[in-house]
Amino acid sequence: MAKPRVLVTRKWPDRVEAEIAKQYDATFNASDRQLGVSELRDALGSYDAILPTVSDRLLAETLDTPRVQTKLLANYGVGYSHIDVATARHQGMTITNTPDVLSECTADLTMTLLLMVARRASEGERELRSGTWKGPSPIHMMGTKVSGKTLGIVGYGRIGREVARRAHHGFGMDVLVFNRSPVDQAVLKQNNAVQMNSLEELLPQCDFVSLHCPGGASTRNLINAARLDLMRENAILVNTARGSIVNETALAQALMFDTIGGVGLDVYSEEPCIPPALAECDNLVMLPHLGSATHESREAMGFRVLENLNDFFQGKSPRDLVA
Ligand code: 8YV
Repeated sequence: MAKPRVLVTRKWPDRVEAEIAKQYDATFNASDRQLGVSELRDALGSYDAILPTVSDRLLAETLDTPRVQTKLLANYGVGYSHIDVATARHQGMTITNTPDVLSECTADLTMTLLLMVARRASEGERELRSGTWKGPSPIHMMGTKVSGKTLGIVGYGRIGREVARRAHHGFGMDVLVFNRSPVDQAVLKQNNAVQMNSLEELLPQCDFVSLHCPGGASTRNLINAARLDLMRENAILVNTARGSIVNETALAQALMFDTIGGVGLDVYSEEPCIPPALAECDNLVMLPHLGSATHESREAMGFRVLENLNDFFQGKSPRDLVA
């Protein structure tokens, strides 16, 4: 029987690509160029499975094409708001993702950003590199203490819980949680966390707020001007989830007018474009979507996609079935 034809839309770690090449009739993207909508539409007509990632816009206008050959979208990544699930299902496609294997690294990066903003790490490095440092002095570049403070976690899934574990057990932080469904008391207890009924209740109580809910329509602009206003004026916001969750215009205003203390961002609503107003804010630390970017996680994500692919083509229900 002919091997299924699969398209890996971006460059993946070598060890994973080698394994996929052994088992499938695979097309790779050696130059790692982002594919355009028309290329993705063509691919839907000729590949049995497409292995996309967050940079591939598989929205309704892309997926809504006649003559679809693709039966599986095996996403490389846990978030899949770049895929229009309803249209994909309507076109007969199954969707999988890669949870678990990136939770720890994404939580590590969340703490990296939180600490960098609180302790003004980027500002400090900019000062050194520009040769303007005049040596230590008692009031030089004072930041905010992290240990023992209150952290609000929005979205208490796998990554949110890993952040809570680090914050509570590593930094002695008190953890408050907002989650759309009730979280089991036993799960909250692991990090001595307390669930709040609304964002309105959570935001005013926090020194730090970290976002870990999914992207997509249900969370678009969840953190808007009104909710930013509810944050303490020295509080720090961290987003390693999806850019669409925060209204970037309102965020730039809050930073410029010092109505919040600082922000750490790993994700943006129109990646790779950054609103120019944000780039001018000194109390903002920006990273280029690095949450899962370790050799360990990125390989594990690839092998997890391969597992889903194998399940699917062996007629089993894939382990990470999303829809
Ligand atoms: C990306 C991510 O998939 O898992 C997610 O939802 O956003 C990331 O892990 C990764 O950057 C590869 O493009």
